[in-house]
Amino acid sequence: MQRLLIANRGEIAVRVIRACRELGISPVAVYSDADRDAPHVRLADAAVCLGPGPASESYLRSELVLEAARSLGADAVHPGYGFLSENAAFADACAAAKITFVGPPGNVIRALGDKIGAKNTMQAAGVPCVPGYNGDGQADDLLQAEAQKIGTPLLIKASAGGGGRGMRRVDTLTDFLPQLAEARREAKAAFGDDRVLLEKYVLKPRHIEFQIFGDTHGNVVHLFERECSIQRRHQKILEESPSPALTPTLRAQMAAAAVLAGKAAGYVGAGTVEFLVSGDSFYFLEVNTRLQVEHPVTESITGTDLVAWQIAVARGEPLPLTQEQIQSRGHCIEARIYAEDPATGFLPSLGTLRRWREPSGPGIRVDSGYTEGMEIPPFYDPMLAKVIAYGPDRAAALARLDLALSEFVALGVTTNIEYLRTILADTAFIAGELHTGFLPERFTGWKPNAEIPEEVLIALGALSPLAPAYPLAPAGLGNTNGNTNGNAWLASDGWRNAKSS
Ligand code: MV4
Repeated sequence: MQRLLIANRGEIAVRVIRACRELGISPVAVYSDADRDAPHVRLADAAVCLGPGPASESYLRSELVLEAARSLGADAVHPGYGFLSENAAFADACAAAKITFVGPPGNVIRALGDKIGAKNTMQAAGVPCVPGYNGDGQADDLLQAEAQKIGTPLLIKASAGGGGRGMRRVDTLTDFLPQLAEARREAKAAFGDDRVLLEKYVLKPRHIEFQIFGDTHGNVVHLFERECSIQRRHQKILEESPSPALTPTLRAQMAAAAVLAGKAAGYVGAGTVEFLVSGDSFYFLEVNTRLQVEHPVTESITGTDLVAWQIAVARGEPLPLTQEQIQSRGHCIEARIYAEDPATGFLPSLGTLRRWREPSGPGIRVDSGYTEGMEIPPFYDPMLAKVIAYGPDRAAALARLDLALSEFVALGVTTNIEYLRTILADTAFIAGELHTGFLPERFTGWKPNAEIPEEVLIALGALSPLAPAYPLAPAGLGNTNGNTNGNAWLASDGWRNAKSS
């Protein structure tokens, strides 16, 4: 592998470019009209414009991506996550063009993307699954009879869905047939496949996933779990490892099930096995056949570089470490910074990043794809950056994350930074009492402490080139600077960085 094309944008494109540099591989990029000035374009050795801003006219055009690979002389493509990363036809097209796809083979992506087939494979291998119906028969009366056997509440899931798309909950059996009709209509429209499976609804589950890795020599290992229960509408915002919920026994059982799942699927490359956890029971959900947004959490606790691992596997090398050599050390938590407004139902907040200062310090890593002055394009996921905090234990990692978030300066758009800090201060969160209903249950109707209109900020000189780079020190022991609640913008004396003495 000499030259690798990154078929993505934002922080993951930058992340892959850095791995290429370390490995002596030439990174090349693609971009849309909206991303001309993006860091991933500048950091790459060469770049090709795919087309207009909308992803359907640029990053999702697989034939244009392959043409870019050819014209730039790339012998490999890394898809990142989202876009073409779980597109089996794209993986096949790369293979047909003799370009290495950094990801699992097309047939593995296809088999795991079919949730009915995947669940059958896992059950046959002995991986624990949620009780339900995942047969090929799809007649109304058959499904209704199965629904009766399962009982309520139950979930109708689209076989071609995943990640929370194409699910419908049924609480009373009289609703079953109308809900089935709706589920099928949605699945047909979204995926062109109206097959469904039925599952008992697991109440208040935790969402815990295991990182797995396979190579072309038949090895499959796991790199421990990530607790991802803090999400809203299937969008994760905090991820950590180890999970505060797992006992060593449960962790070992789930790790073994994750490796079993990988072996049953003939897995190659980076994958994530998702589980629901309820009490001492765990159930297989699905395998995501890509590197995930939250991979830095796993990198921190295991001391690995998962993009380098992906490239090693794509080159046909064996996995860099054996299972026995992979150890989990300390605690890591990641927060996703989104350009969205938690006070208005998380509407995306568009605009220009007028001031942007990323935090740093011991145990802090920031992965971002934006720089000061950039306009946030309306076409893509509104995630701006990830702040990843590592410490010897959970309390230390949480404290470091909060400190880093308090230093983060992002002006010009509304972000979820204050919202994240309130979650970190929540007693149930601190106690590790997490489940997938945590945010809707405890944080619906959340309002920021104080809103500072941009005119006020400008009057305070916060956007002037002469303004200090950092917000005020947070309120705390010995702090006499008059700040409240760590909110630098509440200070009436403008910007100051050092406490008064
Ligand atoms: C479930 C479930 C409860 N019972 N399946 C959502 C994402 C997709 N991968 C599967 N999901 C769920 N499947 C059964 N049988 C609850 C969810 C679910 C969920 C799962 C993970 C993280 C957040 C979630 C939020 C709501 C529902």
